[in-house]
Amino acid sequence: MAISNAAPVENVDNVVPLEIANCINRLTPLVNTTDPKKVPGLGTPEDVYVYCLQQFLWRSDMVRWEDYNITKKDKDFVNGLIDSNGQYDMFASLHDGVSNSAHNGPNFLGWHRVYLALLEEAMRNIDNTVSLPYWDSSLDNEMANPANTIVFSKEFFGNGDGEVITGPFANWDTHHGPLTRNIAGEGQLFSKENITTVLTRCNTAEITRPTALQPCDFERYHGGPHNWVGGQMMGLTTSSHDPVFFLHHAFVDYIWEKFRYGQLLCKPPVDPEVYPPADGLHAETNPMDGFPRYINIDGYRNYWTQNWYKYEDSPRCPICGSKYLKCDKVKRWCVPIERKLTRKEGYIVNGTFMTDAADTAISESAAEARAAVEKLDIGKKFDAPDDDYRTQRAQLARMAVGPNGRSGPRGKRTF
Ligand SMILES: [Cu+2]
Repeated sequence: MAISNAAPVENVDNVVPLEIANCINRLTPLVNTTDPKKVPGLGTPEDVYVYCLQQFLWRSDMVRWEDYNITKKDKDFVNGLIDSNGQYDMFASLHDGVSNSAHNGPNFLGWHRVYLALLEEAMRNIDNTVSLPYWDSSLDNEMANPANTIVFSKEFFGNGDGEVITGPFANWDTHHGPLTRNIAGEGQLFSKENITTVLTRCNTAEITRPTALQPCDFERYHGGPHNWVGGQMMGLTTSSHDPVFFLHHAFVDYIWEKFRYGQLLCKPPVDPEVYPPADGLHAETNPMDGFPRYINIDGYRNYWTQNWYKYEDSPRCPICGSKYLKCDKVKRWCVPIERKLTRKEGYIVNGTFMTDAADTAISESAAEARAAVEKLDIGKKFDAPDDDYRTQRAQLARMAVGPNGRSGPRGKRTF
């Protein structure tokens, strides 16, 4: 993935296709004016950016589903977005503007599938040996303290406490402030139980909003890891600026693919291409927001996983297949190893360095991460299940109330 730390609105001529650069150059000077040529609703240069991107993203040869392919010109365009400075930001910004049409309804699944496929395609144009990996956060969830997982280290996603200063995305500047996280601040990762609950259903309408059965609301479960990562990842209109977004959504898509496969085994079998009933922006024939050459139901076509990509199964005991995973013999799950923790990430009890999930909220690193996230303007957060008891917010709430329901100093740890 390209590293983007340039302010994208400057020098657009160098980094985007000419027609988009022209659009941006034409509309940006009008932002703070009453010029009749100003497009209503474009209040900031960033609005202009997203608007122009959306106008031209698919303005090329017709994409016809009978061809079962995306035209070369479209591919070249998306590829062009990624492979130089600022272009990841542009691709990410596309998600900022679709909070209503790509969330809170059945298009959630299809829209994100198309979005991921296009990012992967763009990455492959730079290096055709790469695939977009998924982050199975249900593995981390099985750790005693998921906040200690190796995936938030320089080997993988970079640090999870405050501004990201290690790993491949170190020191990224996003459209929404410096890339920042506070892992295990609130929310919850995917759990094995939640995934199983979703996979027991046969009709997509039972797992998508607004018709989802209460314990099977897949979109709601997906909000848990967004909020758990914290920082930009918590915001509906900021999350895609953290590259972890794509790895989390690839896992959401992987679960959906398992669900689709399961539909064929239902009695009677259910066609995975059936789109749940929905109106307005989520209606099956509504043009896909940001990708107006597609309609929403196109995201549900078998085409994507028949012709574009397949998923490798998540690792299972006894062979976890990575030096970063170990098989937990009791739970019989592959569980990530812990990263090497710094002094700031733990706390001292009777002279012993501790990093378990009981009190990490009081560590120096967690306090700093909370302060760093506070500085961001992330807007509306994801709807998500209740906080994991191991999150900082849950810990702090227990500390405030105290062990016997009284407020006061911390009591004896109960886990
Ligand atoms: Cu999401």
